[in-house]
Amino acid sequence: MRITVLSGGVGGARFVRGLRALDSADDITVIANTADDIWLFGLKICPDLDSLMYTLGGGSDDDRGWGRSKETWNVKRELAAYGVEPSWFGLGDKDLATHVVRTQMTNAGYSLSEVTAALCARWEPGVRLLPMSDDRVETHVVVDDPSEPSGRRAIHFQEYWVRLRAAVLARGVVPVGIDDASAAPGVVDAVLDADVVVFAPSNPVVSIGTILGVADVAAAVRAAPAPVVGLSPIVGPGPVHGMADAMLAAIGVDVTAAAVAAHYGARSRGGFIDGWLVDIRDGSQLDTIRSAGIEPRAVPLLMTDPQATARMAAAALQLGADLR
Ligand code: FO1
Repeated sequence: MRITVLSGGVGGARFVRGLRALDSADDITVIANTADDIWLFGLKICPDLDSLMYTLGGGSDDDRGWGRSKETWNVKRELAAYGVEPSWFGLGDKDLATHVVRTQMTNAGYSLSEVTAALCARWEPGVRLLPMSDDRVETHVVVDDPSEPSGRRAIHFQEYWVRLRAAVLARGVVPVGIDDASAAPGVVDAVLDADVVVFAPSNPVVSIGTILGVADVAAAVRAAPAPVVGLSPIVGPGPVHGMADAMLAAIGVDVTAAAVAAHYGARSRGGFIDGWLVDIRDGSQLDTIRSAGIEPRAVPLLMTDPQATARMAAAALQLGADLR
């Protein structure tokens, strides 16, 4: 079965690892958000691609969810000793090698797709991992700043997420460069040729939302002959992982599984999904989701262990099969 997954970093990577464990999931393409990417210390860093690559390649720190296992932090300490900023973003020694290779290849003229393929040749993630675009797109978050004449300032998503821990009110989310970005090679075909398209339980605004912000990806998802199903990243009153609530508030979407489904919208009504999995504790929202033209199912949606995650993935494939 050809499965194409749209994914952010940490949560999406865990989900795809569960999906990959299924016998029926023998041909998986993962389209990764690249708008979290940032240039720091002269290096190009792609957090979501790397979380996917390390997690699926067996090299991630599972507790942190990002970066390498058994990491050391000598370079970080040395940079701090020189007073180099930003000190709030930590690059581990092992992780650093990935960014050096990526930056060298980028500076030599290779596209992000080519660089990703080269890095994956080492990690063998067991899926085809594609960046959403080879073009530079960076999410910026608008926050209050009384020292600015406008009273506001846009900061890089990583500064909002990592330095501010999303604890400051976000007035808006701006994916800089998205209007000029086009899908990376293979992305549109992966969506159009899939037997099922799956939205991982990733951030609907800054992960899946940004991937869908690339015009030809959005058009492919709308036109895909296969069903498109998603898993809610919201369980009960909040996100399963990360701080998606802050991002949803910034775009005026309620923090509920049903509101996120309505935000994506039914493909039959010009939106992006046909089916939507919510957690069993959100079963009372099924009617609301159905009335939005989306077929819902309630199943356990907490990725507590690999088996539970695989069952979630199986439920997504089953929903797709039911909709086919
Ligand atoms: N997240 C943190 O909370 N603190 C960090 O210092 C940090 C460093 C970092 C370095 C490389 C990388 O690929 C990811 C890193 N992350 C860090 C994770 C991260 O950037 C975010 O969790 C995601 O972008 C949100 O999906």
